[in-house]
Amino acid sequence: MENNMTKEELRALIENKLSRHYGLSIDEADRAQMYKSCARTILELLSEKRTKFNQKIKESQAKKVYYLCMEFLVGRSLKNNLYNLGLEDVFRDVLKQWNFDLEDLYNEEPDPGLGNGGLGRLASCFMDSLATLEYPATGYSICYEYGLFKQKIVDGWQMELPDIWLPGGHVWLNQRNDLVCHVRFNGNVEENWTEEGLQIKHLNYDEVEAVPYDLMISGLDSEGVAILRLWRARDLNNFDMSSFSSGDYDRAMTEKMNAEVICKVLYPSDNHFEGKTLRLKQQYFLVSATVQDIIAEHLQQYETLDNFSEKVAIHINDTHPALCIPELMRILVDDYHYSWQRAYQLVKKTVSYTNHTVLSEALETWPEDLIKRQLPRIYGIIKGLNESYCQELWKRYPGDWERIERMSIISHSQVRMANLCVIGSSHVNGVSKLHSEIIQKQLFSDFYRVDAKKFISVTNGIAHRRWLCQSNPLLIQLLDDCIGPDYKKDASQLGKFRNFYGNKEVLTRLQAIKQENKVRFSDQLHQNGIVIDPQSIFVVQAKRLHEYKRQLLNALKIISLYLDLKDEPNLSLPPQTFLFAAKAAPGYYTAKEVIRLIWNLSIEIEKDASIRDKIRIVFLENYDVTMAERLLPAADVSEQISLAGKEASGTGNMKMMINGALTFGTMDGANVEIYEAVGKENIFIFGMTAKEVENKWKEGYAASSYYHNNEKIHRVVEYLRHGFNGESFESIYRYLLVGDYGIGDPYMCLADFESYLEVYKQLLGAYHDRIRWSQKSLINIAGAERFAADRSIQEYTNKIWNIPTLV
Ligand code: NBG
Repeated sequence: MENNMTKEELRALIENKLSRHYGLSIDEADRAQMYKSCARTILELLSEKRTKFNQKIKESQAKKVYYLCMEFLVGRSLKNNLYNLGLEDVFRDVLKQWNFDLEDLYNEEPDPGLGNGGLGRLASCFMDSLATLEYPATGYSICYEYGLFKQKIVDGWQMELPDIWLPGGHVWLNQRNDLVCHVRFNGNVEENWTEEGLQIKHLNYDEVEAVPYDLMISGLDSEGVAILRLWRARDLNNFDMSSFSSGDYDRAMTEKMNAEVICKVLYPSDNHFEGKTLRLKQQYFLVSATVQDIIAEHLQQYETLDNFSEKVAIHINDTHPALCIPELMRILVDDYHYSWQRAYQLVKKTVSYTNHTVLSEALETWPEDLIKRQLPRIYGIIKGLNESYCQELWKRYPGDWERIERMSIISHSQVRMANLCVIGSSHVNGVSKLHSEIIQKQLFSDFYRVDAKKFISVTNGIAHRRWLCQSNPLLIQLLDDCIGPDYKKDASQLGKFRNFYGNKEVLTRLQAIKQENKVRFSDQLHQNGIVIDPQSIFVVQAKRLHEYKRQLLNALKIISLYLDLKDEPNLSLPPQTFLFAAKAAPGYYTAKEVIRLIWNLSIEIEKDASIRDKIRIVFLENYDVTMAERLLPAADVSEQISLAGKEASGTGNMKMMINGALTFGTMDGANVEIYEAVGKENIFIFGMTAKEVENKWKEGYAASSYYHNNEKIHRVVEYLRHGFNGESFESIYRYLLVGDYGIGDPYMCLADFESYLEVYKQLLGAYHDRIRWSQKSLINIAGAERFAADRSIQEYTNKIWNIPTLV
């Protein structure tokens, strides 16, 4: 891991960058210039490393993996690369001599929010593993000019501000003008039968230039460097000279605007489908540029596409890049004259798909008309694929129209992207055991019946180098002392930490580390004027705000505790700090109402001097990767309380666990596997199972019966009805009891409430015994061995992509 660069060498490299880019010497440089010069120094090292790695890949003719995702929540690059290159110490020393603090330079870097939440962050964690494990990998996405909005809470209401990340983030991007390609929209298709067969011509199209920007990601202690290639749209005819000459300046500019608007902004919805025309444009723009790029790279090396599926694995992360299936068909059939059947075989062998959600509102279906208009050739191909698939089904299930309709790609004038993905992929996987079971038994049960082997499960994992090694230096020292440093490369070694279960000294140190992390986090909050007690229990729920994740249930619990304390101020309760961090999609009214509730509750509690030192709420504004890196190591309790059956996996649960927090959650997503990993004594599980939830709906769920029959619930809901802090929460009261369509409490907060409160009391009791708690924490850290992204990636390469490792 040690990189043997000397201080003198490093000094010379940085000095060179300062002088070349700014014409400055060391004493003249400010922080921003120094940050960029350090970034450029690293880029130079990474480029050299990448060239060597490329050479090695080329010689070995290894199969390559291309990972397509509309989102990559990359987080900051400077720290990650320095750590993975083993250069943090030498940089720190050199900078110190020049009176720069490395931490300050880290803070110069904007956190690129090119993703919404778990989906995009998972993609980035996978890039880290692909690099460390030395797989030849490229991630593909869009270079959004504005990432996920910045959140500001004004009097409890979420406001969204633009995220302008490029000014400080651009330095990491390498523009590849040599790889520019073109993407076509609109127009019409002409079919002509000639001697060479059917010739397809796409006419009158609008063409956009796709310009790639590469971001390099270094592996740890490895020769691997992964590339994340981000596409930007550029108008082809950069300038409409004739409009300009005739004095129509506005028109001359608007043409340009139209193309570039494609990558202006990331759609800020997580787990929710936004059927906007521009979003479809973004999706096709990504896949068309990407598939062209992959094919060009392949041809450069092999000069034929006959071996395409042996040398290329294309992975689509959720259905957003699904159009790569018809796009690959298009290129094979129209440009390289493969027969339809042969092309389909190649596509099916090359492409694989991960499903990330079973929420019906998140499943993408595009109006047939829109696709037909915007992508006429792609539409024709989707229709062709659908027809041949339905014919196959007809042979298998003659007369079973209903089933065929369910499995068809096009139905009721809608194109169902999930069905397209399943039909066009070699493998389909869920992201935790429970979720994979649900997609096999429910969401894709018809397809599962036809081809069970296609469906597998790969439980998510996290980049433990970022989420443990870089963000929790104190814990790393302890782990190094106890089990040696090998776990950094091989997370399964973390399991050895179990051997220290009975070691008092280790347990005490572990406790002290958590305490110190809490103090550090509290100090950071203090700088922003927020005061919390680091001696209190830190109960953390940090994730996107969504009804199914049930931040509302958490708020109901706190209200209940608050009312108890109001009744009985001397009630013996250990001090607790409830830390919430969550962004709501801008148009998601219910989610914004929940933020308003939590925020006002925090103010209301703060007013009461006898209560605020016992329970305190902090709503942390603008949750992003950088904040997560600071917050999660300070968590005592990790709230993972989604309604069972709804959270596909969760990854925040793994990040907190690996930092020694105890999970307080439902049997949902990867919580089920966390439970298996740590055993029931080391986790706090409450609520209904997925099966029980299903049965409850069948029985007929009436939220109001809980309200009428359970005194505690009644009291909490009444409190909402009356409102507090001068605000009304009637809307939430109505949401719980009546609902929009007569279904109150659609995520069953009230049904799980009693069990939630009961288990929370047990948790508080368990916290008293600090050494026992430390033991539980230790078991969680050790049990996180199986939740590393490295493990997930090994499963993908073995079970799906069929790529032998180079290591
Ligand atoms: C999310 C799930 C999470 C899961 C991540 C990564 C989407 C569509 N899905 O539970 O909600 O951890 O994907 O797999 O964002």
